[in-house]
Amino acid sequence: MALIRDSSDIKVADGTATVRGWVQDVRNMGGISFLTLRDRHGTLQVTMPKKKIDPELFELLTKLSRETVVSITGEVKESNQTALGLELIPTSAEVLSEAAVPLPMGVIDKVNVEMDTRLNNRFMDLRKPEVKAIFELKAMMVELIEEAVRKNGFTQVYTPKISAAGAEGGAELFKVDYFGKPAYLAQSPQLYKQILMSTGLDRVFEISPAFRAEHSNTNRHVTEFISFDCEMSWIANEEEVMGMIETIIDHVLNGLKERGKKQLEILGKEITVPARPYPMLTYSECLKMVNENGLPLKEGDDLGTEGEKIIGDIMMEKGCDLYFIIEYPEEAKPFYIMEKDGTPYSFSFDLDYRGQEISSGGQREHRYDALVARMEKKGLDPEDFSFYLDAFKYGMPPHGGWGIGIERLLVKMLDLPNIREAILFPRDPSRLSP
Ligand code: AMO
Repeated sequence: MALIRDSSDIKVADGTATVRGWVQDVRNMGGISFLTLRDRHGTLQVTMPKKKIDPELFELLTKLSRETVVSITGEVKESNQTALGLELIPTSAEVLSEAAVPLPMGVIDKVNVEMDTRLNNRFMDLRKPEVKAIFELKAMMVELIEEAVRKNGFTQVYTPKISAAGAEGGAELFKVDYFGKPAYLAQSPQLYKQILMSTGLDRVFEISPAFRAEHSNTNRHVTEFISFDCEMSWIANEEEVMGMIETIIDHVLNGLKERGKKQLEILGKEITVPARPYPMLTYSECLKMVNENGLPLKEGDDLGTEGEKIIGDIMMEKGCDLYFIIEYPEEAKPFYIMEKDGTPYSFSFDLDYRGQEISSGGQREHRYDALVARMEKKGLDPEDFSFYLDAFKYGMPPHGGWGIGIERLLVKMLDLPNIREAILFPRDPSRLSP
């Protein structure tokens, strides 16, 4: 007999199998009892006709508490009563770890459990196939990203997560005590990935945690997220960078559609792959759109959650899920972004996905003097950034790049209601555990 299903946990010899997993449920129906055993691949029905089973074994298996971990050996039979088409008639069993009663939350109960309860008991929450599926898809997504960037000549790098200066604004820095000296948790690999452009490592990528001391309790902000950063040299303009993002996201969406079929089915979701090139809207066009829809933003303002949503609704109505917003005012963008000379705008872009920013990037200012001037204009002291600026003094190619929030991408792809659904153990201003 072949394996019951594609699982190394099930071994079949002469029609006999040993299965290990969690007792999801036991139903006693008088003369017959059923035990549903769950492992990472799904569930298996253990069928126990009382008269045909050793009484001690019957007693043991029918009294097991939910979520107890067991190993059961028995005979595999074909069955048209079960989804798997198979059932197991037990001949012996061993309890490997008994689950206490009551459970902190149910795994199969159809009651709505608060997000907080779920996160407090994440080990239990993750036993639900529809929760686990999200993280299997997340892992596939990262694998697909890595495939796409490697194919395009990017080298994987790891930059420091404890640093002397932040890149994305002082208010959002987590300060740490570094042997008596102040240091900060990295908000992004921005400064380091740019330094690397001066080395001849023309194309680099990093997928790593980023920390933001953002005191906002929203469904799209957390204080620790995974940032997928790229930086590429020898670009003529930011549009080359945008083209590369498209190539990568297209590979990810197409790949997940194929490889993630089982998980997408569990979640009841479908992935749509937008046509390329993604539309481009200028910041000024967006401002006009939000103004016409009753949001009184003025030139230079951040589009904000509400503005992004208005634009998202308009774009989705036109069948566009992913679109770039380009030419932001230089004032609204960080010092490292290149100004569009002679205008108040910049060579920057955001990539929005159904009404939410998932990435920002652009062409960088690679000219030393212009970079220092831009820092000063932003009220920063170039002295504090000498480790970064030095790399621009001795030959720095034109370059650009982006940062994508991995969880935001996943949330939008799967239409999840909250970024916390896409993080195993999320961190926000009110959550530091588990
Ligand atoms: P930015 O600050 O826009 O740009 O961040 C890039 C992307 O990271 C994600 N992100 C977050 N996700 C969850 N919670 C947060 N608090 C959070 N903050 C940011 C978003 C966002 O689009 N260095 C630049 C990128 C670059 O120019 O290369 C940067 O960090 O998806």
